[in-house]
Amino acid sequence: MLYNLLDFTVRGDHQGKLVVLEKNSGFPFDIKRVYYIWGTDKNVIRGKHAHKKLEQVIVCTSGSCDFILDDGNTRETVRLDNPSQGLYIKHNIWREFTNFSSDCVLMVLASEYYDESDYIRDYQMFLNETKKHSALMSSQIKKREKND
Ligand code: T46
Repeated sequence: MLYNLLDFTVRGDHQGKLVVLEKNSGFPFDIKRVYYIWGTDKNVIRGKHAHKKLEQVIVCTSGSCDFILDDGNTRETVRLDNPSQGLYIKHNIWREFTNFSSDCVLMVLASEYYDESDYIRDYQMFLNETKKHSALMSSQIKKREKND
């Protein structure tokens, strides 16, 4: 699976709705950074990178957009249009996002502080890293099987 969709508990009454995201309440990591994105033209493609370590949960608090996720083998598109859901993306996933509605606002909760050296911004380099990682994993599995 390239991503998980988290369903948040919605508290609400006639006054409107509210979602709380806090440490030690089922959130997948300790939140170190929050940023938000809006005012992107419909056909702009943002992202075009992967992260070596960073994990993030992305909430579309208003409007909609599409995320295209890629692990080097498969590509999946997920539409975000519901403020009670969070798109949880772990590390080593290439992401692009586009098709923004004019009212789209994305709030991003991040597991690490901003660090440009955590980015892989070249797709070929991303594929090379993914292949290296898979080769390492399968050699570790073979070693373990030999020792068992
Ligand atoms: C992702 C989507 C949803 C900072 O200085 N600090 C920050 O915390 C961030 C996130 C960005 N920047 C600077 C770095 C770049 O010069 O702002 C510029 C644009 O950043 P970036 O290329 O990260 O922006 P997006 O919108 O393409 O992607 C970001 C996240 O990086 C990405 O992981 O999933 O938002």
